[in-house]
Amino acid sequence: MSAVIIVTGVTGQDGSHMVDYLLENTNHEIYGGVRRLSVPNHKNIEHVKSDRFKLISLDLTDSHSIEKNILKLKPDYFINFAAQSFVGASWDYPKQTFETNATAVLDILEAIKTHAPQCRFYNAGTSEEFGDIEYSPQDESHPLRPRSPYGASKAAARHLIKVYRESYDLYAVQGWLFNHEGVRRGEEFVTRKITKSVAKIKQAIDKNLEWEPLELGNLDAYRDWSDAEDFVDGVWKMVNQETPKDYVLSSGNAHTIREFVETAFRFVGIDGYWISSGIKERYKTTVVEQELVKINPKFYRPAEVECLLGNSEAARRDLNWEPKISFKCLVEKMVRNDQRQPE
Ligand code: NAP
Ligand code: F7E
Repeated sequence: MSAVIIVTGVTGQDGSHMVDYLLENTNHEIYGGVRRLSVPNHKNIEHVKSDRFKLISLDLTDSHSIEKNILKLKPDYFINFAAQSFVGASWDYPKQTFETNATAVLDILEAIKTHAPQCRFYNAGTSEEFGDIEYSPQDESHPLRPRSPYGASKAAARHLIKVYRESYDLYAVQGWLFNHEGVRRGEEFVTRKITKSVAKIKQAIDKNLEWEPLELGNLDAYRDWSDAEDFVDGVWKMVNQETPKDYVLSSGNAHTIREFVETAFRFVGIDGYWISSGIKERYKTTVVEQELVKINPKFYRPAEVECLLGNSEAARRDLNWEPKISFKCLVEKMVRNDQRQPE
């Protein structure tokens, strides 16, 4: 039987991978939610050519647009990847972050309850909800201690989902996804920022040209990075259990930003070394005089989540899910992709 699925955030990383995954692995009809922007940004979905995929106009900050779509399509699944997803920006736009990431979830739940109570709802939760961590690795029992307006907004959404699930018997879940990256990652997130810059610097060195060093903030934070393509399979499995339940998805390995930098440069044949410390710290190489990386304090955050490391044993056991791409393969894939991109 073909089901009707609304996926939001399809212009972003996860939503676009979910569309590819659903088209390849199911025969369902997919409606991709996009909001109006002055300049369209459909690069991540322009390769999709299927009459099972249609775009719908859906802005999460407008409850009418949420309700209208749910009323009209009566979806079997609603997979919500849309969000103000950049932690750093959540201090600049705390209200917009909360409205997009929490209030909109309430609007979706209300519309599902009223117009499509059979619909299975997935919301994109995050390891950022654990925030100021109490223990490592973090599992489903770890308390929510967010450190940013972003983390707080996702924690609020989680509470709403639990309340609606228990009060109205809705099928609603919110996974705890640890960092996941890839060739469609937005360019302001640290991994993509590093791989783009490594590709540019390598090209400049080869052509004997000057370059702008890569400017970063906190190099010592630990993140548990995986490949986004591995995670959409976990999300689909989570929303297809018999009983709705929230799971952690993670690789179970954490690396510092510093290690990501070293690994990325190594893939283009540049071995570097760190000198000095604090805001004077730099990454250099013996091959050329100019520095590769320097610190810019503007990239420090008002409050940092120092270490995220996930325990996804429950998902591996119950959902028969596991990530396939290693940290090194992920970094290589991203660097190689950025080396192929024309400037
Ligand atoms: P992303 O690439 O930044 O994509 C975010 C998507 O949300 C974009 O398609 C964006 O559309 C859309 N969006 C933002 N505001 C909207 C609004 N008001 N109405 C409709 N659409 C709106 O994020 P991602 O990395 O794919 O992450 C997907 C989800 O997982 C997010 O909820 C994020 O918070 C969560 N998450 C991500 C990670 C990770 O490591 N990637 C980890 C845990 C949780 P535009 O193109 O129009 O801006
Ligand atoms: O930062 C540090 C920064 O912005 C990672 C989102 O998908 O994953 C993502 O959130 C770390 C932080 O991702 C720079 O301080 C240093 O410690 O790549 P990021 P994030 O904040 O972990 C979670 C799980 C989500 O849910 C989010 O949606 O890197 N860092 N220097 C820097 N970060 C950035 N962006 N830029 C720097 O220059």
